[in-house]
Order: sequence, then C-alpha cells, then structure tokens
Amino acid sequence: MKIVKVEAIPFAIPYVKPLRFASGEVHTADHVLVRVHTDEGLVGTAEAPPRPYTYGETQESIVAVVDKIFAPQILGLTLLERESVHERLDRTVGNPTAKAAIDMALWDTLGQAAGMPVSGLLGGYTDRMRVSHMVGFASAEKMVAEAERVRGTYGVTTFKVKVGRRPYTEDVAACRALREALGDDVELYIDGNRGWTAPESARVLRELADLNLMFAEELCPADDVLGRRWLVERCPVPFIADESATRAGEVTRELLGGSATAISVKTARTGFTASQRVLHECEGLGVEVVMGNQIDGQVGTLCSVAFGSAHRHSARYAGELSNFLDMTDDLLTEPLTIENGTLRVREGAGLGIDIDPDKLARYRQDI
Ligand code: MUC
Ligand code: MG
Repeated sequence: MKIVKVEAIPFAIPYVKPLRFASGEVHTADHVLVRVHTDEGLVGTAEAPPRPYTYGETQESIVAVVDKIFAPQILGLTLLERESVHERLDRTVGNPTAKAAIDMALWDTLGQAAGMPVSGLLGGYTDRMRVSHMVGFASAEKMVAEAERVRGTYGVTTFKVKVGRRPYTEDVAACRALREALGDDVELYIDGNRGWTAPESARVLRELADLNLMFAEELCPADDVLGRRWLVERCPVPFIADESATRAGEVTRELLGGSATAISVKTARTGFTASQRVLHECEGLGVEVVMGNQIDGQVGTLCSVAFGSAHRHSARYAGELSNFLDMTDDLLTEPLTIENGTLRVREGAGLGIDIDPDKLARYRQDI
C-alpha cells in the first residue's frame, strides 16, 4: 500500500486561558493537522503543535516543510517502508513535530490497514493511563484553585507545576501552597523550562526539600554543561530532560554526560517510531520516563495515550494528557474525557481519530 498524498492543514483554536511557563506562553492552539493518504483510500491523521520558543517551528514552517520537503521525499514509498521514510526525513535536521506527525499518521494508516489498534501494534500493555495535569504560571491562589478544580472535576491527583520565574520565591510559595492545599497524597513535580541558573535551581531544591517532589525537569539549560551536571549530582529526585533530549542521540548525550537522570517522552516531537527508540534506550539503561505534553490538542493527546499505555515502561507514571482541557473547542467528533484521573485509549482500528468535518472547516486557516 503506497503513500500517494500528504496534507498539512493549519488550524487555530483559542484557549480558554493561556498556559504560561518560563520559556513562553500559548494563547491559541495554532497547530497543523497532518494527513497521509494511501493508494487504497486510507487516511492516517496526526497533529503537529509548533513550539517556536523551544524548537523554532511555526505553523507556517511546518506546512512548508511538509509540502515542499517531506511529502515529495516519501510519496511512492509503502506503509511497510517506514525505516526508509525516516531515513529520508532525517536528512533534514530539526523540524521535530512535522516529522513526528507524519510518523504517527503513517502508523494510523498501518493500524487501519491491519484492522488493529495502533496501541496494540506498539505493545498493547494496557488500555489507559493515569493523567498528570500541568499547572501554569499564575498567583499561588489561582494555581491552587486550578489544581483543586482539576482534581475535583476529573479525579486527577498528579500535578506538574511550572516554575522558573524570578524571583524564584514566587514559585517556592506556589509549590508550598499546592502541597498544603492538596495534601500529602497528590504527586507533585516541577518543570523550570530552563528558567534558572544551576545555583538558583539548587537553592530552590533545598527550599522545597520537605515537599516530597517526585521529579524536577529542565530547571536550568543543558548548555550550561558543568553547572547542569553539578546540579543533577545534587538533585534528590530524578532530573528529567525534556527539551534538551529530543531524540535518541540527545538522550544518550544527556544521560551519559550526567545532565539528566530521567527523560520526558513526547510523541508530538518523536512520533511513535523514534519515541520507541528513546523509550527502549531508557528502559535498557534503567532510566525512568514520563509521557510529556507539548501542549497537544485532543488529536495529539490520543496519540500520546496510545503510545504511553502501549508499553510497561511508559505507563508507570501518570502521563501529561490534560492540556486539551483548556481549549475552547477541538476537532474530534467524539471529545476525549478524563474520568477518575484516567484517560483511555480509543478502541478500533488505527488511532481512532475521527475528525469532525464541520469543525475542521471552521478552524482551518488555509481556505
Ligand atoms: C513542558 O513540559 O515543557 C511547554 C513548552 C513545551 O514545549 O512543552 C510544554 C510543556
Ligand atoms: Mg518540560
């Protein structure tokens, strides 16, 4: 079965409230829907969320790189030649979400062709994941109110707290308020998106030592090589590399260099094929992984839960699967629901991504 067409459709859906963090803020989900068509009429779907402040991709650059570079390189290859697809895509450095969306759309097509769910094809470990909710920058009171609302409404009991502000005392106060309000039973961890220096990060970790944090993520830049190594040596919990370890080679470099002791796996940037390489590398090395969220919509979240639940090693911790809750609308015919703190994989062949044509027509930016 051959690939005959690859579409990149820009769409934009506003957020109810922006997500703010140390490296940027998101007001609108200006994503790209990627569709891979086969000669037998199957259509695989995924979404690419541009994160300009992290990887330099924009909605426009994703559409351009898919239309002008990636699609022409893979047309004519079959669904069973994914290794060749990646060989061709990987000639181009960067563009992680564009590559990842093509990979996941291909897997969706493969699942449909086989009449099997992609999650089962990937590993089929379980059919659901516990959900971790990301709490963005706001006053301590507002951050507590959000976490309490998400716990009360969806049963979520794991929270990733965005930190990395200056002065750091604001973040220390917010973390403390969250622990006091939510109690000892919730799981809390922090993500600094490179906002602090290594010494500032060390100071914060000391001040938060009594809060029983589960992880610390990207508190300072990995490019401060010796500072980051110094920090990670002193960090009392696994130190997650996220944007510093975006592919298997970078994961190796960060882990062997002592700049990280855990890894965030994001299907939005490594799709399924490269995410499996990262995951298996980490599993082989005995390194913990967390399923991260690149501020995905429902399409991306479905991809993330399909992958995370497919493997024992990625299903261990709660996955970051709730950013879509803050969108005013989405593209799926049947919206995702989080119940009892859990998100389930969609049943059926492929990824179960059924796009509502009216919604796509309303939100697409190209016609
Ligand atoms: C995260 O884990 O950092 C914020 C920026 C990005 O690329 O992903 C999010 C969440
Ligand atoms: Mg992160």
